[in-house]
Amino acid sequence: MTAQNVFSVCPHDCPDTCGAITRVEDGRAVAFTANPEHAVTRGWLCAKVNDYLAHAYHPDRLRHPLRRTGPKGGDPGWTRISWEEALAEIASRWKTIIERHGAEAILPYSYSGTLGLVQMSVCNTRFWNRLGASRLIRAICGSACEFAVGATLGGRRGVPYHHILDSEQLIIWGANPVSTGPHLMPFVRQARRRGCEIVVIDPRRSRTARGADLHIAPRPGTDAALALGMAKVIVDEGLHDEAWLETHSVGWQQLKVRLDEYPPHRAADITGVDAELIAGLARRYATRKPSLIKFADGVNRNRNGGQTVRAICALPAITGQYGTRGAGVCYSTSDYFNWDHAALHHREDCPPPGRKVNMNRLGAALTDELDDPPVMSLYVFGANPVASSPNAARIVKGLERDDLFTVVHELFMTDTAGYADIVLPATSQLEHTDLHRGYGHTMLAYNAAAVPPLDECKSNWETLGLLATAMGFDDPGLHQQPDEVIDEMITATARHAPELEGITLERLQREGAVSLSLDDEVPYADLSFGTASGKVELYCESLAERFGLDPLPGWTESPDVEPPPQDCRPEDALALLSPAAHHFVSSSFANHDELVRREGVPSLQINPQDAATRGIEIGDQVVVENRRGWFRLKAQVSDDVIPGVAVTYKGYWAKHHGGRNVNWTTPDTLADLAGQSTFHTNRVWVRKCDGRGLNPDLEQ
Ligand SMILES: Nc1nc2c(c(=O)[nH]1)N[C@H]1C(S)=C(S)[C@@H](COP(=O)(O)OP(=O)(O)OC[C@H]3O[C@@H](n4cnc5c(=O)[nH]c(N)nc54)[C@H](O)[C@@H]3O)O[C@H]1N2
Ligand SMILES: Nc1nc2c(c(=O)[nH]1)N[C@H]1C(S)=C(S)[C@@H](COP(=O)(O)OP(=O)(O)OC[C@H]3O[C@@H](n4cnc5c(=O)[nH]c(N)nc54)[C@H](O)[C@@H]3O)O[C@H]1N2
Ligand SMILES: [Mo]
Repeated sequence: MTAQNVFSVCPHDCPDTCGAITRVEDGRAVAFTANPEHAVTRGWLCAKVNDYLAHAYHPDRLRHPLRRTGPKGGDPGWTRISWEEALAEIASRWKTIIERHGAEAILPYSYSGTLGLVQMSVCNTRFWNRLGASRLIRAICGSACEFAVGATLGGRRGVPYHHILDSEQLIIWGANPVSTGPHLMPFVRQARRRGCEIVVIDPRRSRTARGADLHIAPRPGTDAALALGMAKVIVDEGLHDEAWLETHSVGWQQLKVRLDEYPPHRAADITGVDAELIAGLARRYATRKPSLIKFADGVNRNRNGGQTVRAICALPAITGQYGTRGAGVCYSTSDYFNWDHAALHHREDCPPPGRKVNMNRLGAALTDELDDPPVMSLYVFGANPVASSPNAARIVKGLERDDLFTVVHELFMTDTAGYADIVLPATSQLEHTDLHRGYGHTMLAYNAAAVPPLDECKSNWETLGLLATAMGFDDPGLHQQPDEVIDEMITATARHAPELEGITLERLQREGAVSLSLDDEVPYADLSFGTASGKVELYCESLAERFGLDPLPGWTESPDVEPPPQDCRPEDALALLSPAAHHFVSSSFANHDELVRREGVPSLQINPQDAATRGIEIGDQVVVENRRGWFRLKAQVSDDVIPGVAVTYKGYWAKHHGGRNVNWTTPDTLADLAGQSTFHTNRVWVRKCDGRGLNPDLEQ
């Protein structure tokens, strides 16, 4: 028997990006365990990837290329074809499309299936640049957050998890790390044992809120008013740091005037949070220093997302805390260094960059929003838009077009793959090579291909290389081995990023997980910020110029734009949030029987008051609807949600639950900043199912 241990990395969309070790015996992975040497993983894996081998060896894995034989959608019927046939057909269809419509008629659609440098970042760029395809604006997740943090602080240099041990107060604001980034939690619990106050701000009592000292539940999308209300109290009571603001920020005087619009009673009216509670929180935030704010992308997925994050980022400046250990904001660490742009894109010999298409508008792009040229081919990899992107009914309408040539590269026959003309089988993380960096920490980790690909599965990078050959592109940058890609990226990036000093491909292969060269740095310790002014930009001119956004943080009423459906009254609407499920990552893992069993049937959490007025009881089947669409859920009546708000989790596969999920109701309207998605600005009407509408899937 041959046996060896191989360095692996969890590739899923989570700030923790865990290091793992795969045990391989006779060419088969027999164990996938946490890497005890990884400074954040620290020897344990989460509920989702603990049994990663069940994912890699799932009986439903796609193993061969398939061509559709029946009408699009559902399970149309498939015939097995060879890779040669598949590649030849794709290339010939694309060549015809390019001749008639130009390469912009081809749209790649990819997102978070894997977050690897090779299998995601480089696959998102080089081949599509060479083709001149439409460019996807990847704004489904956190783009408003990213832009807001960039505009205010000049980049994402989040506080490392272990610095929380120095905080006296931690506000977890619109984030649910118990589910969505669980390796933060041991640090939070340790800090709490030491006396750090833990506050959670979330319209619902999340798993994280249950373990907090204080849970504050504002109405969704009103957090900017809450933050500015806190700021007003801090300033009125002289708890702010005037000298710090004068020296290290831009626009303090203007912001001070703006704060007059947010006395606690008005902040209370807007947010639904008691004025005294706001004032008390503000006082403790300003006096229990160092105080830290942890937020994640959940708080930006509404129409006020950008301004919300701007308002939150103002608080550490107002209290003079950026650059202090254990204070500031803990969001993402993605800007500690940036991959070399030229090496990533390889733009030499490419046609001019294609037009930009916002991924949140996929349904519109495929139906009526684009005609010059229309989208004639869609190539989906590492994404499941029918289950995970907003306004799914519109996406499905687009995917049903007979003249749209759709290719889906996947591990599984997802809701999206059911609409493909050609399905290509993808490798799992155990079968390909990649390099990963966490966005919650500052480790780099190498994922070695542990086992050969299952049957005819191929990685994203290998597939795009074969498509490049089929299209006649022989550029060396499209035909490197994964290790060559990694080596080139590190070498090119290290020239301008001292954080990569001493880090090489060989070292990563030898050690698995390696820390960036940062000396346990406190973010912004030198009080120089990456903004144009070098200061914290409370007032940000460029936001106004680029996005037409108010240059100061503020709150505006930004409701769902769709009017109520027929026979529904505006006053009966509920705000439907669809946050992360504990046992899935978006729709990934939501086809695992055991994880679905543990998560439970798709359900709707609704406040007892709202349930009573609708005659709904625990266990009832309910229809949730608006003008975009409808779906069915099982009612859970609970004061975990405030009146007027309802909650269901994202990620369930439509085809396993009556053909629809929450995204049949979510909007494809964009947020105030950076084309951000607005899943949480979702107004719905809820009623009990009558006998005809019952869904047997919900009766477990
Ligand atoms: N288990 C699990 N982990 C995941 C994922 C998953 O699907 N499942 N998804 C991954 C991905 S793609 C991402 S982007 C991250 C997201 O990580 P998080 O942002 O932590 O997760 P979410 O559940 O999207 O949102 C966090 C919380 O924001 C709350 N929220 C919604 N609207 C508002 C609001 O207006 N104000 C306030 N204060 N709170 C609000 C929700 O109720 C939710 O509890 O998690 C990643 N990790
Ligand atoms: N209602 C609602 N919907 C949401 C959100 C919300 O808050 N509410 N959050 C949104 C957020 S934050 C995000 S990030 C998006 C995520 O949306 P997506 O990026 O579409 O994520 P998934 O639905 O998990 O689909 C990823 C797919 O990639 C496949 N995959 C995995 N590895 C590979 C690989 O190596 N190669 C290929 N070719 N395929 C692979 C997986 O099998 C899976 O089907 O969802 C969004 N959807
Ligand atoms: Mo995300």
